[in-house]
Amino acid sequence: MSYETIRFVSAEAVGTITLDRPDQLNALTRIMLGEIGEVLEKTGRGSSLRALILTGSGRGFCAGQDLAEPGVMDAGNRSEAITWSLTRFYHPVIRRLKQLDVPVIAAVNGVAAGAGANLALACDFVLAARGAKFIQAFRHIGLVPDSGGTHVLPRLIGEARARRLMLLGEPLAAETAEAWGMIYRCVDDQDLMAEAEALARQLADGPTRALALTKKALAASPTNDLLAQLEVEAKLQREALATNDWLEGLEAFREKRPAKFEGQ
Ligand code: LHQ
Repeated sequence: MSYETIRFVSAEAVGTITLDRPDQLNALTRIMLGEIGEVLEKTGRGSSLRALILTGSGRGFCAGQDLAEPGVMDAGNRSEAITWSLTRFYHPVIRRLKQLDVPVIAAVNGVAAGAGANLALACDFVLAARGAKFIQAFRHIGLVPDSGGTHVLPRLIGEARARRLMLLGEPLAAETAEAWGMIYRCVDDQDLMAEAEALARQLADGPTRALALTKKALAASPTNDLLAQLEVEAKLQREALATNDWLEGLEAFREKRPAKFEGQ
């Protein structure tokens, strides 16, 4: 399957989406969001993929909404167009990333600005090149952070730092993002894809169903108290106990060998 604005390849249970509008720093268009959504829709339960990488081509990861895209920023019915664009194109992508049954790694190769930064933060792991930076750029164009940024950022780095990034719109270097716990890890630029692929391999060789259920438990946690979350864990554990990977994990433990998970 070929796409207009992204590239998608898969090998040995790992899929890689590359945002592919390098001249615009991979700024998001409706077509691009639709294409990302299509890949996400096909990934997950029932597909052979067990991990996904999201990266950008050229020197940027993603500069957020394409500010030159006709229709979105037109003067006429601008506010309706933006609302429609968010609900119709952005929200499904963010929702699918969060709910996807396989882990997703954002391999942030360069600047991640506006919705591009929050797209990365919607992934399970953010691995960034040392030269990358994250910018909550919205305030520079008089907009409010969207794509889930105001939900995820305070939880990752605390209110004070989230306010700083969002109200001032300062670029945050990848190294600082790592030190703040905003991202998983920062690596040398030339090592980014090899590191992302090694992490994807580790995840793809894991107990895929249990990992999906773990994502579910974590997603439920912010709105639950401890007692409610204990119930969620017990319910999800019942599902994990019904998988072949649990039987294999237990057998491998008893036989003192590494488990060979099949993702079933
Ligand atoms: C771009 C863009 C871009 C088009 C660089 N669009 N061309 C959702 C729903 C609906 C509406 C509104 O918003 C949203 C959510 C959002 O994402 S709003 C936030 C949108 N993004 C931004 O405000 C970031 C805008 N870009 C920048 O501030 C800078 O380009 C950054 C800091 C990302 C990179 O700066 P530089 O490294 O200095 O690169 P540059 O500015 O020279 O950009 C390189 C080229 O990419 C340039 O084109 P050109 O033809 O002059 O070489 C830019 O025009 C183009 N580009 N971002 N978002």
